[in-house]
Amino acid sequence: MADKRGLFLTLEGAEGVGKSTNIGFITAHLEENGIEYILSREPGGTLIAEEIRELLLAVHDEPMSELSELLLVFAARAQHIEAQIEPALAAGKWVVCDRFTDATFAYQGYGRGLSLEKIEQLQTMVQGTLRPDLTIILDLDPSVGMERASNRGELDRIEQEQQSFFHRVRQGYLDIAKAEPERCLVIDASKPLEQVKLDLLKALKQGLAKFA
Ligand code: T5A
Repeated sequence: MADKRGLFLTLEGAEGVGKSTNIGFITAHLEENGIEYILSREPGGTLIAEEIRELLLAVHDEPMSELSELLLVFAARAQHIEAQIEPALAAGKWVVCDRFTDATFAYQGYGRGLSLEKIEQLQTMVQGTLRPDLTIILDLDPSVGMERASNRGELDRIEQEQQSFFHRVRQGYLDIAKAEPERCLVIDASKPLEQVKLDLLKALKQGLAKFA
């Protein structure tokens, strides 16, 4: 066990906002500052959780029930926390994660319309008191995000949802950011990538200052 627990940083946003592209700027900043970290993603991050991810994102002949989707997301998360996140944090490493439970509130709660109270109960059951220390939310009009995402190839099961679904997801993220301004920083992801990078690094430094 390390003297000081690592920090838990998450990157969030709807489809195609640029999370994968921008997460490298975050890890480069940590490396420049000699901070040990692990990089992970949800759903996924371990062998079993990655298998659950495939199940979640594949297009099946049988429609997936909304409750199955919610429980699978948390099943993958339970595995990820126990096998990766908690051991890294306990060892003093930082954890940088592409999506975490805010995505469940945004997609399954706001997007699908599942009860936010039920999601909170699962959050407590699966995570105990574990919450991200800092969350950066990339915000973008869903039509632009989907265009960016669809340029990359075939759309997965969730990406095939209607535009209205992604508008609700975006609103979900904005509501979360409003409710928790200390933890969540919102970046305008519609700007050119160089500008997004500068804004992100500024937000990161500002957000991390309170942990120094
Ligand atoms: N999910 C996940 C749930 O429903 N519940 C949950 O609890 C969790 C954890 C996961 C899916 O699972 C769902 C949400 C998702 O549907 P994912 O791969 O993590 O899937 O998420 P995606 O949103 O599908 O990730 P993407 O890879 O599509 O989007 P990114 O990473 O946000 O976008 P990125 O970086 O690949 O960029 C997309 C394109 O845009 C360009 C990039 O070069 C790239 O080509 N781009 C820009 N272009 C112009 N200007 C900029 N500023 C740009 N930034 C990026």
